This record gives sequence, C-alpha cells and structure tokens, in this order.
Amino acid sequence: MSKKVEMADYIATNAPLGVTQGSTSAPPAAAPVEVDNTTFRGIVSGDAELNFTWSAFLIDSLVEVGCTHAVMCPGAQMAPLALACRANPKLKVSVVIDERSAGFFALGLSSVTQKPTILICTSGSAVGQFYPAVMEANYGMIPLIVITADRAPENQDRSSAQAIDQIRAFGQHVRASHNIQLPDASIDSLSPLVSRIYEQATGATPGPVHVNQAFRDPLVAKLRNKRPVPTPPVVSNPVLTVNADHARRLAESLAGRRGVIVCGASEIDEPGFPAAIYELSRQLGAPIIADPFSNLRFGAPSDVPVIARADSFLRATRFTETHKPDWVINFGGPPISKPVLTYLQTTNCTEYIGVDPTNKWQDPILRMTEIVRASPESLCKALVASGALRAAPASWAQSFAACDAYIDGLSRSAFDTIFWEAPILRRMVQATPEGAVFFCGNSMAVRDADSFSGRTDARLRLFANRGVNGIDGSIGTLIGVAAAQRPKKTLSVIGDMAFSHDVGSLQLAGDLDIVLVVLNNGGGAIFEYLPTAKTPEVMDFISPPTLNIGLAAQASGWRTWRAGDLAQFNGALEEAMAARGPCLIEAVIDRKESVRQHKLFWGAADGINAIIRLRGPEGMTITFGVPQITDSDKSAVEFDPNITD
Ligand SMILES: Cc1ncc(C[n+]2csc(CCOP(=O)(O)OP(=O)(O)O)c2C)c(N)n1
Ligand SMILES: [Mg+2]
Repeated sequence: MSKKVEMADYIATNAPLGVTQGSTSAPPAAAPVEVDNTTFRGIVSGDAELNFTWSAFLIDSLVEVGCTHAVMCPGAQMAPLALACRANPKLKVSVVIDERSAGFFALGLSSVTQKPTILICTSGSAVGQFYPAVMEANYGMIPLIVITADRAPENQDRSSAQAIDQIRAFGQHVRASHNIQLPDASIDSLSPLVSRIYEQATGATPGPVHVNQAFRDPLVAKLRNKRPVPTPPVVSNPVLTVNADHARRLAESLAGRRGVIVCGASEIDEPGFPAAIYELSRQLGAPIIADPFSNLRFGAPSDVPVIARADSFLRATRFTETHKPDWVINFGGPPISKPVLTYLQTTNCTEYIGVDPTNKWQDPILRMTEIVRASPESLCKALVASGALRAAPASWAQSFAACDAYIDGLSRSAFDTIFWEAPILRRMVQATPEGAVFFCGNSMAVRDADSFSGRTDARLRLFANRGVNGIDGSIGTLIGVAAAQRPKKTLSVIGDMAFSHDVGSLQLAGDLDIVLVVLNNGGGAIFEYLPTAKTPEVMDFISPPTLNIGLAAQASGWRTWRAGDLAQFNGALEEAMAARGPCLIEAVIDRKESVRQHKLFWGAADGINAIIRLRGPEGMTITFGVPQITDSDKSAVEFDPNITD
C-alpha cells in the first residue's frame, strides 16, 4: 500500500527547481539540484477513513429507506462497503464466495422480502458473475441493488490488477445505472441519490439497479467514523385505479357473457387481490384459470371455480371448440401452459383485456385488445362496485369446474400409485406449510407443478425464476428463499441438470430447514417432448449429468436420501420433513417411463372429448366417474409437442 502523500508534499516534490523566470543575469552559483524527471510516481493516495465514512453513509442511507439484507462477495476493492455493512446492526449480512451463487441467493431473498437486497462485489470479473441473476431480476421484476466496487480512474485501462470497464456493465438489464465517483466532500449528496436508487428498484416495475462505486487506495480504515443519515423523503406510491366511468364501461362489456379470467405469475403482491378476484369471478360466473405462479390455486374458497388443471383438459379439442370465450381478462403475466396459451390464442373474442400496473407488455400471443394499467385488486373492486356485472349462464363455469374435477380425480387414481413426477409434486405442494413459499426449478418441474400441484386449502406461494426461465441459479435462489422465510421450512423441486448447474450453491444452506427433491430423470427430460426428441442427436440435448447428486450434497453438509419407488419416497419425505437442516431427496425416475405416464395423463383429454361427443357441449357439467386408462390406450394418445423452453 502506498504511503499517504499530503498535497503540500506533492507540490514540493514536483515544482520545477533551479530556474528563475525573467532573469537575464546568470543564476547565482548554487549547489547542483537533482531533477526528478519521473514527474509522478503513482503514489497518489486516497483516504481510508473517508472511504469508510462514505460507504457507511451509502449503506446506512439504503437501510434508512428500507433495505434489510445485504449479500457480499469478498474482495479487496469492496472492503469499505463490507466494513460499512457490518457497521450497521439493522442489516442482515451474508457472505457468499461465488458471485454467481450470491446473485441468485440475493434474488431469492428479495422475492420473499419484496425489498431490494443489497448485492456487493469487488472489481473485475466478479461483476460479470452477477449477470445471470441481474437478467432474471430484470425480467422477473425482482428488486435488487447491485453495488460493484471499482478501482480509481487512474487505475483504469493500464493493466492494473482486477480493473475492467464496469460502467453500465449490465447494459439494458437494469432499471438504472449510477457511476459514483470517488468519495469526496460531496458525501451528503449520497442520501437523496439513495432515495432515487431505492425508488428505481422498487417502483411500478421493480427490478435491479446498478451502482458502480470507485475507491482509491488505501481501503481499510483504522478510524471508522460514521456520519448521521438524514431522514429521506417519503415516496408515496398511490395505487393505480381506473375511474368509475371506465370501470362501468368494462363491466358492461363483460356482463352476462361467457368469459374466462386468466391469472399468470405476478410479483406485484396485493394482499386483498385474492378475495377481490374471487368475488369478481362469482359475479361474472367466470372460471379463473389459475397459473401455479398466480398462487390463486391455494387457499381459494370452494364456491369459486378456480381451475388448476387447464393444462390437461384444454388439450381436449372438442372442449375448446365448444367453449370459446366471449371475453378474456388476464391479470399479471401470461400462463405458463402451452395448451392454455393456444386456447387463448384461438379464441375470437372481441375483448381481450390485460390488467397490469407495471410497464411491461405481457402479451406473448399478440391478442390483447386493451391493457389496463391499474392495480389488479382495485380493478376487481371497481368492476364489482360498478353494479353493472351479471353472471354468464351457470353451465359455462360449471363445464370448466367439471373438467377440473375430472382431471383432479384422474390424478388421484392409478397415476398416484406409481413413481413419477405427478405424485411427487402433489405430495410436495401438499406438505408445504401454510403461508410458505415453495420454490420450483425450471424445465419440466414448473410444468409438472402446473399439471399436478392441484389446489390446496393452505395459502401458499409458488415461486420460480420465470423471468428468463433459466435452469441456472436454482439452488442459490432456493436457499435465498429459505433464508428469507426462516423459520418456515422451505420445500422445492428441481431437475437433475438444474442441480448440476448450480451445485456450487449447495454450501450456502448452512442450517436452514430445506427439503429439496431433485428429479433425477437422467438429464434434460424436456427434450423428450420437443422436436429434438425425433433427432438422432437427442442425447446431446438430454445430456445426463455424471455428478453423484447425493455425494455432492453431502459434501456441503446436506442430509440425503435416494428414492427409487413411491414407498421409498414417501418414507424419505416423512423423515426429511421431521428433520432439521438442509435435506435432499434424490428421486430416481425412469425417464422413458415418465414420458409415457405424462402422455397417458394428458391423453385423458380424450375422455373429455368422448363425453362431449356423447352428451353435447354442455356434457361436462355432469359429473362422471374417473375413467380407467389401460395400457392399450396409450397407442391412441398422439403427443403434440406443446411446450417450448
Ligand atoms: C442457463 C440455461 N441453460 C440452458 C437452458 C436450456 N434448457 C432448458 S430446459 C433444459 C434441461 C433441464 O434439465 P433438468 O433440469 O434435468 O430438467 P428436466 O428437463 O429433466 O425436467 C435446458 C438445458 C436454460 N433454460 N437455461
Ligand atoms: Mg432432468
């Protein structure tokens, strides 16, 4: 570390010596002076105490506006920020070695706390490791404040160690990017800037914000003085509402007609929304097609037609042809299920209304005729308050509810007695404690959750990284969720390739109470359902991981079980639910058999087709017994490659 040089010393050592300007006479004889023509020796020095005071003011200001958690990844350059985090007793601080894991861990924390987690790394390639989590936070609308420590300007672009161009390093993937100059006397200006940063991360469209903060050496202060943080301005976020005329016009266009309410994933958490939408559904006589990540499947009153099996029964073409809605109203994101999306895409309805208070344009099927920028809860209430709603004929919602019950019954039949994803997902969702978040990996795990979660009496929240649907960061995100909802037990299901991808995050689990089921189906089973399945190169896509799942987890202190049949799985789940600390159950699934079971299950849609053929379009309002699907039926089930990833 360089010796601190005072400005006076600097001037003295660099002033031109031995020449008197404007003199014609010979200089007086003097002792020869040695000229220092190296001009500058790179010994300019910062102020460690100022670096600390500045960082503490920055971190304390973030805590003052609402941040509760910080995740920091060690490095020399971020030292002032690390010391500042530890100097704030209100902040919960975690240290994570691998920035990639840390990014997802922070994302998991934020998804539960709904507050931006402060995510800190050192300069250099560390910054790039945050990239996947920042992309996910951007598209998944998860608030994050990413602080990257940077080297001083004179260390840039001259082969200084760990110096890269970090300014705007996350490109378009952040709500805003701030490049904060070296600590100086402008310290008080940080407080209003922090208010702005917090609002950018938590505003109408939450997401990541990047703060690049340069420091000049030395970085570790002996004297650690803090500067008190002023009270930040209050930012009021009024709820976006429609006016009464608008609500009446909308209500009249829906009243008495056959419509469907579709609810996709939403990160906008309004506690009053479920009750408000259930009432809207009652008054309109409209089914709610509830994506698993809408969370409306869980804890819904029994008199509301909440549909959890649409992914299965909307494969029945006779049903979809005879049940075209007059209108669609979509709250939040689009549904995950391809058959549901296809059904919606092929409707001819004149009103296809999206309700979304963020500035996202969530219309992948290009169908929306109106986008209402209003809070979902307030819109539901305004429609009800208009007094203009009337219910569609009762048979409309009953048909959907009967299909839902039919598939639900099917899932509890023989399909629940063999070892594949359906019984696993059903048991895991059922075992999740009231009010807890269940974390779901991408690929088939989210789709199996959609197909097989069913409904629960308990209120739950399913969460997945559906922003960009990556199979990366699953374990890190899960552990972040678990840390944020401690002491609740966190349950989760992920694929074996997703496990392999993020094995480094296992070590973050510490003593958290987690039950993670890894669906070991020998690689990316999703590729069995995609056009890749028909190619000779299919194994290049499935690419079974070679990692020993149990050993990898044990190496990070997890308790493990390996289950090859349903009895073993049930036993393992019972033990893991009773245990403390992180537990992993490796569910060894025969991929080919699992594919066969999926196709058989989805083939049940044929049963609905048959009923409608026999009984007419209203046929599904009658309750039927669950059909027995025999092995010979499988040839009749031609699978339509309905999913993409
Ligand atoms: C980071 C990332 N890389 C690649 C993909 C493409 N991808 C989608 S699903 C999948 C396979 C996942 O396998 P696994 O986790 O075992 O789940 P399964 O398909 O067996 O359900 C891959 C590679 C992705 N979504 N994200
Ligand atoms: Mg797999």
